[in-house]
Amino acid sequence: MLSKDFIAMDICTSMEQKRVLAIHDISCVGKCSLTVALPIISATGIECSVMPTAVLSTHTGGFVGYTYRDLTADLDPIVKHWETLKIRFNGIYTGFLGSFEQIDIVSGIFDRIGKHARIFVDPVMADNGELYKVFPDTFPQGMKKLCAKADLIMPNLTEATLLLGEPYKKGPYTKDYIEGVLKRLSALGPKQVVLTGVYLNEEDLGAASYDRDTGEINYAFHRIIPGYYHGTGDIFGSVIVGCLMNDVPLTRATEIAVDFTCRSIMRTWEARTDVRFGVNFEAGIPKLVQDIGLKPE
Ligand code: PXL
Repeated sequence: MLSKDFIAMDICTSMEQKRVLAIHDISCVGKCSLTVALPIISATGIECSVMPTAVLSTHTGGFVGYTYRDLTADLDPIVKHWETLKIRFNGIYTGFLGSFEQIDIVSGIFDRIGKHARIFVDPVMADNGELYKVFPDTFPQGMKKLCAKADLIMPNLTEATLLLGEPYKKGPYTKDYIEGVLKRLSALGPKQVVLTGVYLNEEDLGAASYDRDTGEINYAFHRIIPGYYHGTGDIFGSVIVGCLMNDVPLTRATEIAVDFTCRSIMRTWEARTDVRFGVNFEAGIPKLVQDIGLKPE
């Protein structure tokens, strides 16, 4: 082999594409979980491998009669096969998990194939002060254990209070309160926390981020848009993962994620479409790629 080929090989290995494993259900219609994580993470130049935990005909928010095929029994054989291939993941991103058993299996997956991976946990289980009806009251205890193993968690304020065993409070919030919540969440284990559903007044809604190593706390806000939009938590989380895997700092990643999610909601609101089918995030992908600083080839 010529020496210049060696140099080319060297560059290839040092610029190896990063690979993230997204562990979520796949809701065939309705744009959430894997149908959001895959396109967004891929658009940020990161390979997105998937572990589907269940297949649903639609998500559970607003449609009736959806099908649900649980894939819990498939998870261990999938990991066993990957172990024989010695696949390495640079990141693992988990979202909606349907049972304690799935939480335990995913926790084991972190130990088995996640040693070199940055672990992102979105403890999807509640919103607007209430645990989702599909979960037992003890579910937050299971999620808390999973969050303890994460490098970064991204709960909304309802999930945050459930993880902390504190009563849910309605906003507007004070910075003191938000900063206390961020620090108490980080004390559960994760070095970085992104808290969503934060508002300090009635006009603006957004997210707050905390990095325990630097002590830095930052906020990113957008004007409140009326209505409830399914899958936007997964859109937000996928952008955070895509940004951080591209070494975008947490503060900037949070700003980009708030901006991307809000633009997706705005587009959908303006189009007056049936919001059960999810928001139009696809049209925002070119700007996302630009904001992250990725250059076209
Ligand atoms: O976006 C979170 C989510 C994920 N998976 C399923 C859901 C939802 C929200 O409703 O129903 C199946």
